[in-house]
Amino acid sequence: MSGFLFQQLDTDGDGKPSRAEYNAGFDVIDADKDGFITRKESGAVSLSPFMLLDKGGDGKLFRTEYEAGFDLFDHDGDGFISRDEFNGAVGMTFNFDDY
Ligand SMILES: [Ca+2]
Ligand SMILES: [Ca+2]
Ligand SMILES: [Ca+2]
Repeated sequence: MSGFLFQQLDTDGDGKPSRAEYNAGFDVIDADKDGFITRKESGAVSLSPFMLLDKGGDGKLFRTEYEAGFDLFDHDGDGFISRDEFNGAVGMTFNFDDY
């Protein structure tokens, strides 16, 4: 599931979504183009960690919240999300209950 999302974000197919590719992914996931991603929309792409980026907890992931998530994924700060970083972040975000 998460592999599908990863491939969706990596639009040039070099195996690692850049920040620009990640940011462009917002428009793909926001299927109805109302400016935020709902749980339903993120679920259409994958069993997604993105709702855990929803700091407001209102069930709407706005672009600013989404874009801030890149730094969560890009653990080593090289400007790209490797598959290991992606998988690691997904595992990490599923433990957000501790916060
Ligand atoms: Ca890429
Ligand atoms: Ca939407
Ligand atoms: Ca990285």
